[in-house]
Amino acid sequence: IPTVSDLYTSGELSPSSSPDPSLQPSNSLNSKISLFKGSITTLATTCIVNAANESLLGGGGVDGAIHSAAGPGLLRECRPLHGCRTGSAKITKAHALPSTHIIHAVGPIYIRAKSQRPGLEADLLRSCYKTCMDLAGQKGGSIAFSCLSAGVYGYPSGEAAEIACREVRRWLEDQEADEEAENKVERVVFCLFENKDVRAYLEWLPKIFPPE
Ligand code: AR6
Repeated sequence: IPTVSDLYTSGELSPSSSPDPSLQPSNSLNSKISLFKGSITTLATTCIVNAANESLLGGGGVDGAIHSAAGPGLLRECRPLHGCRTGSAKITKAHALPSTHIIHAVGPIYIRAKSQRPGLEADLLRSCYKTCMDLAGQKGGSIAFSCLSAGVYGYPSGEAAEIACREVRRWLEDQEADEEAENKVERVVFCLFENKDVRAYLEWLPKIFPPE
């Protein structure tokens, strides 16, 4: 899977005309980020991230695809977890999937969170990405994210992509600064399934991960 650095070299990713001036270009960050278009159920990363709901008992969208490909052992492992709060995540084994672990993250329902308090939707989505990176950091290796909340939960793709890119960059910078970090996240894959999300990431990745 090509990294952001590879995508700049091949010309598949173009530098942004309006990069964030507060963010420094970094090749070490760009070579840790990848884009993949297709089903997350095919990826053999250490962790894959499921867009779950608070019950953790399965559903439609990527959650349905993951449960049906992982097999019934996944639901058996999820039942005793007793659900998960919005903005957080819990980890299981990957069962019949090619990855090793599944991180089940519960993203916000966009309209509901925003109507509770403007900005709550972004806080909750950011908290999902942070919790997933923390859990993946305990395992080391690689993590592939689905576009949390960007399906039936109604989060606009562009806003969701900006939050995902910013939070992952912030987390990786913290990891680089922490010399004592034991298990490291070496690779982050943004797994995109729909063209609206592809367009959003082609816009936001060059702003948050500019070329050197
Ligand atoms: N691989 C990768 N991404 C996928 C796949 C796949 N196989 N299938 C869909 N997507 P959604 P949400 C993308 O609706 O908005 C479920 O019923 C899709 O294009 O799956 O967080 C849960 O049980 C979209 O960009 O999750 C919850 O009840 C992204 O996955 C609720 O939906 C997320 O869309 C969660 O809603």
